[in-house]
Amino acid sequence: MSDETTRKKVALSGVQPSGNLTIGNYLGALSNFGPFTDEFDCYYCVANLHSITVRQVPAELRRRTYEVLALYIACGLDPDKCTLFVQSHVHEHAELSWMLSCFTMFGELSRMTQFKDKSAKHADNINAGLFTYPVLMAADILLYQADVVPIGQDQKQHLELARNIADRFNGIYSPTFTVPEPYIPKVGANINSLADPTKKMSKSDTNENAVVRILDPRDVIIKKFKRAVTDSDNCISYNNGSDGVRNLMTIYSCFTHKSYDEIEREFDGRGYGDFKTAVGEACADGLADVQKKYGELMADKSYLESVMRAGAEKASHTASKTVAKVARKLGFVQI
Ligand code: AQP
Repeated sequence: MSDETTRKKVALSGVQPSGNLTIGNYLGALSNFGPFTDEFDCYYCVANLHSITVRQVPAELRRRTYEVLALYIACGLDPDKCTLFVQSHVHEHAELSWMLSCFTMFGELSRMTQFKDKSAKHADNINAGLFTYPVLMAADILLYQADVVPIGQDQKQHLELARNIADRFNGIYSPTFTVPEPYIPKVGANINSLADPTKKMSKSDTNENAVVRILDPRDVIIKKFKRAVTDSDNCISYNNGSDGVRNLMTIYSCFTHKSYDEIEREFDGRGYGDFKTAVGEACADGLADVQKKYGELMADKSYLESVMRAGAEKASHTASKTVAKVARKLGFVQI
C-alpha cells in the first residue's frame, strides 16, 4: 500500500495567546479539538508567532503561552494522543511562511477582512506581519499536511487562502501539499459580543462586559450574562429575536445541547431575566470542570514544559520533512 493510503488523516489548529481566552474561542475552536484525536493525527499549537502582530507585554505573552497549553489539556486534549506544541519552538513555521509568501499575491492579502478590521483597530501599528498573518497560518497548516482544520467562522477566509496557496504551489511544482478542508461547527462557530451582538466576541476586546472568559469566576459569568444586550421585545425566538437574543440562544444551545425549538418552548411566557440567568448558569456549569483542571495544571509548570518539549520534538520531525521537500522542489541546494 502507498504512503497515502496508510497515512492517518491529520487535523491541525491553533489559538493565539493574545489575551484571556473567551467562550468564543472555546465554543468555536477548543471544545471541538478533542473529538478529532481518536481518528486523526492531531497537531494543536499555541500560536505565539501570530500574537506579535499586535504589541504584547513580554511577561504576559510568556504567561499566556502556559495558560493556553494548560487550557488545551483542561479541555480534554491528551498530550499522549495528540501533539501539543508552541509555534515558536518549531522554526519551520517561519521558514515555510517565507517560502509561501512568494506564492501569495498582494491583492489576495489585501482582501482579508481580519487585516482590514485589525488595521482599523491598531491604526498606529499596521505592520507587515499583520498583513502577512494569513501566510503564516497557511504555513502552520501545510507544514503538517493537514486534511482538516477545526476553526470558527472568522477564520474561514484565511483557510480559503491556505487552500489557494497549496493549489498554486502544487500546480507549479507537482503535488506537495495536502489541500486542507475547514471544519466549522454547526452551532458555536460565531459567538458574538455581549455588548454589541453584531460583532464577534474577541479576547482582545477592552470592554470586559462584552466578553465571557473561559476562566471567569462563576459569579462574574452570571453577572456578565445578566448585563448582555438584548432588546425590549421579550421575544425568545431564534427566527424573530434580536441579534442579542440569537447569540444568547446559541450559547445556551452549545452548553445544554438543546435545540432552538426546545429553548423556545422552555422559555415560552418567561422574560429575559430568567433566560439570561439560565444562560449564565449553563455556561458556568459547562466551564466548571475545565476551570478546575486548569488550576491543577497551572500549579505544575514543569509538567507543562515537558509537554511543550515533547510536542516540539514531534512537530519538528514532521515539519522538517515538509520544509525539506519544498526546498528541494524550489531548487535550493541541500547539504
Ligand atoms: N467569537 C468567536 N466565535 C467562534 N469562534 C471564535 N474563535 C475566535 N473567536 C471566536 C476561534 O478561536 C480560534 C482561535 O482564535 P485565535 O486565537 O487564532 O484568534 P482570533 O480568531 O483572532 O480570536 P480572537 O479571540 O478574536 O483574538 P484576538 O482578539 O487576539 O484577535 C479560531 O479558530 C477562531 O476561529
